[in-house]
Amino acid sequence: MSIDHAHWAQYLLAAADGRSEVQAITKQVDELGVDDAYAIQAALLELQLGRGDVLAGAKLGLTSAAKQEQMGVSEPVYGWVPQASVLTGVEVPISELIHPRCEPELVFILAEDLAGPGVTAEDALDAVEKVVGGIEVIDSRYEAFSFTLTDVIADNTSAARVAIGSDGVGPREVDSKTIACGFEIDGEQVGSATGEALLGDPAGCLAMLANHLGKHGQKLQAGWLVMAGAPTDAKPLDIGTTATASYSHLGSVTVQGV
Ligand code: 0L1
Ligand code: MG
Repeated sequence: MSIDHAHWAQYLLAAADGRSEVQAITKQVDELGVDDAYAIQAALLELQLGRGDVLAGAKLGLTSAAKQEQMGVSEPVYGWVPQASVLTGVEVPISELIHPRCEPELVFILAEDLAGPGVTAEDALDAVEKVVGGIEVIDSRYEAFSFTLTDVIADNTSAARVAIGSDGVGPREVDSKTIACGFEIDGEQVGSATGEALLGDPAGCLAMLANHLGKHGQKLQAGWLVMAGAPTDAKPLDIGTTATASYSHLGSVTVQGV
């Protein structure tokens, strides 16, 4: 039977609006393929944009071994970053979310459009204005933060909020593979990695996303932010939790659950 993309998009949006976790789609349909999952993701984005939101960028997820092992999913995924999800301060109101987690992110700010197919890591760097540090707050809409690859694609890769650092470096000023990141929760170090943890090269991740979008006739746009993925695993973000990601060359970024 064919998958009703609009129905499942409404289902996920209602879960986010109601701050209530829902059963994974794959537990309710015979088969959910990757194309159907991205079609649900696109329908979900349309609903968000229909409410007056605009796109601030795009994201990759599950680009590090740490994240793939944590979630039991072994392929990268791609999603969207609506402007309403971009934090303007350190505070993250937990009552707006279901069961949020936070993770460090290497983020590219684009100076130029970037369109696949055929984009290489070098092409990708040519389109970058700067590299900044960030923290993504992810919030699966699924029960117990548990899903298959296609469930999480449909759910816009668990995107919920993102904090972007103000310091940055030019794309060739520092090799993003060598940028070191330490992740602290309430002052205790809980993870550390370098950019190389992101499939060997964060710029290669950016190229992968441009090539993925190119297959769907879409492109990354000048001015957008693009999250390359988390080099460490994600940690729960509760009321009172303070999370800080400290990057070599990029300064630090903090979020606090309130
Ligand atoms: O940004 C991410 O890596 C999230 C990808 C989806 C898996 C998850 O919710 O951790
Ligand atoms: Mg992420």
